[in-house]
Formats: sequence, structure tokens, C-alpha cells
Amino acid sequence: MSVRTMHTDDVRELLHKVAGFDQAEGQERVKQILHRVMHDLFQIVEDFDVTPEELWRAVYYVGELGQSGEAALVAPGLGIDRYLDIRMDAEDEQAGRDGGTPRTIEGPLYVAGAPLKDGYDRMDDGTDTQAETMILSGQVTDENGQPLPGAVVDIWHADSKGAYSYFDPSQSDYNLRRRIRTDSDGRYKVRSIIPSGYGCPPDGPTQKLLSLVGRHGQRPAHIHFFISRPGYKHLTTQINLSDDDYTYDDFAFATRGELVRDAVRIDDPETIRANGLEVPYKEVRFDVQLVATEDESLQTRHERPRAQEETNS
Ligand code: MBD
Ligand code: FE
Repeated sequence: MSVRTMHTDDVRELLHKVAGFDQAEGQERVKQILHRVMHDLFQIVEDFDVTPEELWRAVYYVGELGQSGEAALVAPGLGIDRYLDIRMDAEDEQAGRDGGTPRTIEGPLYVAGAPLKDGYDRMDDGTDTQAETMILSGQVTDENGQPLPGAVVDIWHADSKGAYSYFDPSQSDYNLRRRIRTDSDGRYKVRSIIPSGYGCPPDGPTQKLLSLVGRHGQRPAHIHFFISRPGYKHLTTQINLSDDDYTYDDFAFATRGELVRDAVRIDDPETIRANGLEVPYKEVRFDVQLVATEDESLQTRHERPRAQEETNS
């Protein structure tokens, strides 16, 4: 059975009232967008002959998603975060402020207010005994290669099980989360552990939807960065490690070729000792180029709800 009702006065009047077009109060932008959203949803029901059973399943799915706290997790899986990056890249290009190290998505697992140190710090609390040691370092420069001292490099990543502190209450506060201020040469360096990739909770609503379209919910091993300095465009980015099965098959669409890095194993006893270590480790390098801008609104990260943002940042 396939009936067509979208063109009728009944549906038109219904949508008009749903969006509050007959009300003096409320916000015009919300009315316009809600009208479009509900119109297009009803049009989908008509075009695909969606059954009441299917539509109610979708309504209760939204409820399940909210209860699980996974709304900001299914978002990157549906390409929302990547789509916003594509738009911001295009805006930068149009405004002539493209270039520098590419952006990629923030993801839902940032926690504001990590310890802030000059030049160097250790990020791991030493309890992840299965993990390989990582030395991560790099130089922050402008587009001409001029070093930028005093830039803040805010780094966060998962443990050897793919879990993030704060969201995994078994980890210590701010484990694997640090802010490093670059030294007089624009350099930063941390000792940490090699992260593992992330997998969506297998029984959660995000994985449920992904499975319905034949997709996995895995991310490759990766390290997140916010890099900022007054006078330069804020950069939200990540590096993806090169030896992961999912390096080029990320459910969150965050991998960019320019952001893939090798973790190089260092076995040489002298180099190990020179770095103050006793065991072989893996070295990861990530140099960053920032783009100059006078526009202060571009010098900070965009707003979104973040853990500990008000209390501690
Ligand atoms: C992550 O660690 C992540 O970075 C993203 C984008 C989604 C889920 C988990
Ligand atoms: Fe992540």
C-alpha cells in the first residue's frame, strides 16, 4: 500500500502548527529548521512507506540513545563530525586561511583542565603494565617554519585497552591527559604509553545502528590534540598510528593521510638510556604548523558541552 498525503491541506496545516508558525512567541530560526526537519521526516515516511512499527522503533531508539549517553558517539559514526570538518575546511579555503596542519574531529571524550606543564611531562600513571612506553614529541611552528614558543599543546589518548580516563572510572584523574606549553624552540615532549584503538560498546545503541548497516564501530589507535596560541587559528586534530588494522577504516571518519604517523621502536641501549628510560620504547613525532589569524573567535576551540569545562579549564 502506498498512499500520498504530503500535499494535502491536513498535512500542511499540521506541519505549520508543529513548527509554531501560528505563534508569536519562540525563535524564527528554530521554527524554520524544525519545519524542514519534520517535513522531510514525514516525506521519508511517505516515500519509503515506513510502517508504524518501524517509526515507533525509531522513536524509542532516540530514547535509548539518550539514556545510554551515546548521542555524541553515534554522531561521528553518522559522519556529523567529519561533515563539519569538511565545511570548516571549505570556509578556511574560501577565506584564504587554509594551510597548516590539517584539522580532524575532536570526538566525545575530551576532559578540560588537564595538568599544564612547561616543555615536558609524563602522561601515564605507571599502572598500565601491559602497555608499551611511548615518547611523543614535536615542534610547533608557523607556516614559514618559525618556532612558536608558549603554544599550549593539549593531548589526550586511550590506554592499552582503548579506554579513556574519566569515562573509565578505574583510571586515575587525568591519566593520559596533559597540556604542555612549548619551550623557547616551540618544542613539546611527553612520555606516555602507546594507546590501543577504541571500540563502541558492543551492546549499546550506536553499535546496534552500525550493525544494521553492516558497519563496525572501531577506531584505530590515535592521539588527540588541541593546539592553540594567541594570534593563530586554534587547531583540533589527531594522529593515527600506522600499524593498526583500522588506520584507514575508522568508524568515525577521522583519519587523514597527512595525520598518519609511525610508532618507531627504539631498541638501542644507548638511545634508551639517553632518554632516561630502562626499556625499549616507541617514538612518535608530530610537528605542527599553525596558521596566523587576527580573528580572535578563530583562536579558541568552538563551544560544545565538555567534561569539567566550567569548573576546571
Ligand atoms: C573516540 O576515542 C573518539 O576519538 C571518537 C571520535 C569517537 C569515539 C571514541
Ligand atoms: Fe579518541
